[in-house]
Amino acid sequence: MSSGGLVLHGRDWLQGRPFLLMGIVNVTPDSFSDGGRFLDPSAAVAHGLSLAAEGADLLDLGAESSRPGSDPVPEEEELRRLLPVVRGLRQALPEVPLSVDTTKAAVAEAALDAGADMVNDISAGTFDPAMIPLCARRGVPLVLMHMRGRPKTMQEAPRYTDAVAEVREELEARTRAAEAAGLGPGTLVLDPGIGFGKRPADNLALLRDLPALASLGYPLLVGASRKSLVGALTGAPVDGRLPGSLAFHVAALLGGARIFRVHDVAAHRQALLCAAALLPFRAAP
Ligand code: HH2
Repeated sequence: MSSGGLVLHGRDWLQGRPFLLMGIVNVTPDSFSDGGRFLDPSAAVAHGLSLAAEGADLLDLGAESSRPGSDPVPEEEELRRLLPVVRGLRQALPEVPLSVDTTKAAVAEAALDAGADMVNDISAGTFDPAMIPLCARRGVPLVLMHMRGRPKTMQEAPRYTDAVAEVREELEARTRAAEAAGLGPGTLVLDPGIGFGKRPADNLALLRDLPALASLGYPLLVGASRKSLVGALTGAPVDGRLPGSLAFHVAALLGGARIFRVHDVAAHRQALLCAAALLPFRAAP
């Protein structure tokens, strides 16, 4: 159902693989699960290296937390945190694609200049109108993630009549905008945005009905890793949410998701390799 691939370094990384693992490197003082642990550039680079050693196919580098209630980070500060880590990981891991998790086109452009390969924009290009044209001009893949509102206030009163239909419609509109700018198969990935301006029931509806989003024709990325949805259902604290994260990601794989943004790479690799063996018509990795 999903098509389009993910072309990086001249080849489609989804070709012949049931899934890709995107390891999370948060260079932030305040991320919800690992804030402050990797703020030092050498700690962040070391963390990226260990995620790659665990089997991460790509790394997602972010220097601005988007947890509910978080404040935006000024561009200069985001660049100051991010660029040494992009440069360090580019040098240490020339083969591993690096994604930059930012909503600012200037930050994305500087990261691409420093060696990043793709952009992950939680605002789907809505916060900065220069983001989609930048990715089109540079010919780099862009993740369009769905969010209602902004991180600071998005969880205050999220409201949907039909979350799946509304998220699909809003992602489709962003997809059309990206296509109009020249992005398309190989350079677009869609993401329902688990926890971004959504109630637990909305997140569950989206995870349950991923085929409705996969039918938009682009690979789906899902990120439920350690998120509050797992806490809401189980009461588990942030550092005890790996089992619930695995469960959601296995279900998402079976529902058609292809890329998983995760903190715990080795555990996801094992769980998803086993789940992927149950999928029909997909080549073993
Ligand atoms: N979730 C987070 C950040 N970026 N990008 C995509 N495409 N999809 C997601 O679900 C997603 C994302 C939030 O997680 P994390 O980076 O761990 O925390 P924080 O935003 O607090 O840094």
